[in-house]
Amino acid sequence: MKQRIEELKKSFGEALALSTDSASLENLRVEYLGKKGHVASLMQGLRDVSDKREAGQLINAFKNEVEGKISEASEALQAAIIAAKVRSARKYNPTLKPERELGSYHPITLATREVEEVFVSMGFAIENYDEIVDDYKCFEALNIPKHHPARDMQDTYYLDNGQLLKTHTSAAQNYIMKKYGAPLRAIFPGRCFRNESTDACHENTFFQMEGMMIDEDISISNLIYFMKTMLSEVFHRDVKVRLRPGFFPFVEPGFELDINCEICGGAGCPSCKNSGWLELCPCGMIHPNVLKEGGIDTEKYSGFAFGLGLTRLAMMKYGVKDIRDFNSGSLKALSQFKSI
Ligand code: FA5
Repeated sequence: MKQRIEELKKSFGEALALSTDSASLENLRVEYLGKKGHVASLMQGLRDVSDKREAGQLINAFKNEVEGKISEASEALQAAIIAAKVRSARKYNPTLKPERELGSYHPITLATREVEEVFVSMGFAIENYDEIVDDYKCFEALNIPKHHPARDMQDTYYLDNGQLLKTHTSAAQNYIMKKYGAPLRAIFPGRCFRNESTDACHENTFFQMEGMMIDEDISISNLIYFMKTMLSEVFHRDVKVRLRPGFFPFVEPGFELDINCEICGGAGCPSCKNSGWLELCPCGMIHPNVLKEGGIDTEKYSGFAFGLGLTRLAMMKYGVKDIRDFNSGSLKALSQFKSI
């Protein structure tokens, strides 16, 4: 028995030295300590031994030695694995450059800035205005009394407190007339909200840019001049537009300024609802009632106003087929505007 144990100790020592991963250590454990392992067969061999006490002690000592060495080896192996992981982990280095991609401006921001630049160069001030307004600002001050059918054209989100999300940037006209008086030249971009069913050219949340010019002797020719200048400066190319009569209670006369669809070239596509044209910038001469409501002397002054659809302008300028891409939050779509 003694000799057999000595032989097993030797072969265990050799096998242990070769067991450098957890799988081979486990195999070794099964080979020596498993149900059918060497230790078990030594125990069976006890039957044929005369001094069972001494042999039993020897087997137990061998078993403890094998257990201890396997567990030592397995702890050492785990420690080596952790140490290797720590070594291979990236070290903190305060001098490394941040791995960040440059962000990009939203195309609406880019388009807004471009239009702003054009109007600022023509002496217009830029104004900002609330997104939550009251009925007076959004409708009544604009010659749209309660129950006027024109209200149906703008499906409005009303708040519980009676205020509403502004449906158009015209809602700031009254405030700006009162703030500056006449003469005045101002543009005021802003986000508008309408409870619309959306499609390739309609969103429920979109941007407009309102503009107003009030002075002595302002006429439709001034209006047309400013619209033409703005379009040619923003598109940097000739774009086909058409002016047709349009009805808005706050202008008289009123016009619809449509742009030939830049996506299909006028042939008709979903972006222009197959008409070849897109309503872009309604405009007109400010109605005397609106001027009066804003405290402007209508004997002396007249003016024009326009409501440019900024989101649609960005669609046409950058060739974006579906207006919903702008609010999608998709970086894949929006990060393409980095270098524009
Ligand atoms: C108005 O909002 C008027 N306040 C514009 C105006 C101002 C007229 C000053 C006269 C004088 P309209 O509802 O048509 O008008 O909207 C103006 C422009 O905003 C449209 O031509 C279009 O370009 C854009 N627009 C309107 N509704 C949406 C929508 N749901 N999604 C995207 N753009 C829209």
